[in-house]
Amino acid sequence: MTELEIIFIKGDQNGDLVLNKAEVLLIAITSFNETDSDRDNMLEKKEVGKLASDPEFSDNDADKNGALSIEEVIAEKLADFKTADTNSDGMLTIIEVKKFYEGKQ
Ligand SMILES: [Ca+2]
Ligand SMILES: [Ca+2]
Ligand SMILES: [Ca+2]
Ligand SMILES: [Ca+2]
Repeated sequence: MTELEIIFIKGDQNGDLVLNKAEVLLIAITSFNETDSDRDNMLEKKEVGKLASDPEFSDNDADKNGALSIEEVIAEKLADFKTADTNSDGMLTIIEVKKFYEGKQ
């Protein structure tokens, strides 16, 4: 199983084999809390490891203060959700998620 499939299956709280918006946001919030090691509700560059040098980090940092707030992460995830949901049914299948990540690389 790929890392993506593991995230998908764990994130699929109701086991219907698709991710709805609430499930995607829960994944985002859980990973935010895990990454925020000093618990100040901001992801600083030192907390995100190699992602700090990713252009996406500065893209997501809407107010350009060098750290990601939960609001910034949620805004990003909702935008990602919309892009990934190619048939616009409000649900992400594993195929849509895979295509989205492959397209990003
Ligand atoms: Ca589900
Ligand atoms: Ca922090
Ligand atoms: Ca910010
Ligand atoms: Ca869909």
